[in-house]
Amino acid sequence: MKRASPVGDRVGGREGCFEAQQPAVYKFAEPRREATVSAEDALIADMTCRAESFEKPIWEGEFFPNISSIKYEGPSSRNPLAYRWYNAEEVILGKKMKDWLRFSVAFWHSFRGDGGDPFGSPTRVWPWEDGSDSLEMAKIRMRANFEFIKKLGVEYWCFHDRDIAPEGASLQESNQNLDAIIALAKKLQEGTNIRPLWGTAQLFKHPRYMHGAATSPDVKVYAYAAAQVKKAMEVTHELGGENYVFWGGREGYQSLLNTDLKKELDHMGTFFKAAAAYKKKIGFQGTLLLEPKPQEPTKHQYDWDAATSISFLQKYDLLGEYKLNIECNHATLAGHSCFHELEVARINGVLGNIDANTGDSQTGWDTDQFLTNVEEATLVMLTVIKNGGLAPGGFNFDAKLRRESIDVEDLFIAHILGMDSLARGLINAAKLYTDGTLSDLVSNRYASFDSTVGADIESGMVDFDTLEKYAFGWGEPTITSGKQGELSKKNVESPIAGTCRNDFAFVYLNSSPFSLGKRCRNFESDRNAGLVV
Ligand code: XUL
Ligand code: CO
Repeated sequence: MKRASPVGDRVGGREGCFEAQQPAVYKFAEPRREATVSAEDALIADMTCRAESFEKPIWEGEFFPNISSIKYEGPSSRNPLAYRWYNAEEVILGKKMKDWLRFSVAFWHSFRGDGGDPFGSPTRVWPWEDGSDSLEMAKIRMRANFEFIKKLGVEYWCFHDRDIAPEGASLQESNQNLDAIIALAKKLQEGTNIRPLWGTAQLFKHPRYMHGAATSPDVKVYAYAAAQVKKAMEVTHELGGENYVFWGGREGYQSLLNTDLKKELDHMGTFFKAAAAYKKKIGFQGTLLLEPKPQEPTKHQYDWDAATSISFLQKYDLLGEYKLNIECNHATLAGHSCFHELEVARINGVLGNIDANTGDSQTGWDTDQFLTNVEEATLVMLTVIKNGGLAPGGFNFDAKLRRESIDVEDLFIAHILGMDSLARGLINAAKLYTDGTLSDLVSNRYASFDSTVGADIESGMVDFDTLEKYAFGWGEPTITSGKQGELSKKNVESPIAGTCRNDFAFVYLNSSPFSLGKRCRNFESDRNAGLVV
């Protein structure tokens, strides 16, 4: 396995953009002052990494030469580079696994992620990286992306305009850079089924967006953001993308004292109206998706959660034009579970896509981890089944390798784990769904509304005077049990999750691994006997 070179060991003795640890200076049009940002932020903004020529030769040949196509080997396989649960062609509830799941690779995490976190420098450099943000380097990365997607055996990828192509000295130059990369991506897609699940514009890294994009107080920034979205939507369409995402990375406030809340929300509504109109103008059939997130980077983001986003869409008459892209780690940051957010989106008819990841209960920020908790995956898949699938949406792995994972092989292993966990969740959820216990429990709880009175109430025909008469006549209601205990028992009986760790079998109960005290080989035979899934 070829190891990614550690940061200090950059190509040809050069330290690439990491040597440019000087504060970067951005010039704004007069009469603005020059703004200085820290070296660390400058790295994040990719603005100092502009070195065009490095001594490293242009990467040729395979990017992952020691890894062949990932195959399904079944649950008993111990091969970390094989699927144990994801069997693309297997039919579950009338649909192939690959059609339930529609997995997508996120370009930014897999090919631009470097292990940097708010407290530390990058920890990994993929072997083909030359340390620059040049157009040539962007082309190499795109080739690596396609080899990865093909070897993983998925059909979708997601991108931001600026993570696939470098920002130029002007908007026109940025557009040209993007065109060059899109032409290459289109060529690489030829003869394959690979398409973008969605594209999006990066409206949060560059300093021009520090006060927001559609919600910036500066009309020039609003226009710049619109132009960037226009172009990003065009290229998504050009590549046959199936959705277009809006994540409001700076659409929020840091202080209400300097913010006109109503104006900013009105501007955002106007922006989204114009985007929907432009979609129609260019004949793009993809779904437009808002991605809720409560905070980070701003302290309050306007698309706080699913309910807030739905009320925004309703207020600005945009329901029907937009759906939601629910991200599990964003759900937990908002104080919800992913299941909650998905159900809120589903019952309102706006569940469009899932950014598949998870957070860490002991870390406070958006850690974007691969979702490997099978109980969480089962609940996610329960909603997806009830929704009849996600198409044209799917599961985008908006998830990154841990800072400590620095081998290219880790990129495969992380995706395989994420895919296997959701596949396993699908199998479990299908069992819970078809076995009917859950739906019977729910319908029994509401059975009293099946009465004539209940039906009249539901259709809005009963006023308070009439209800008072019923209440006087019926007296004190007899309350029945919610059967939550039974639900937990149910989870244990047809375990929502089972796994093998250090050769010992575990089931997950309320997200905590619960040891079965059995060796995996017994666990496997129990699984075959249908005792665990
Ligand atoms: C940020 C996030 C984004 C969006 C796309 O938290 O999730 O990567 O998915 O802009
Ligand atoms: Co996301």
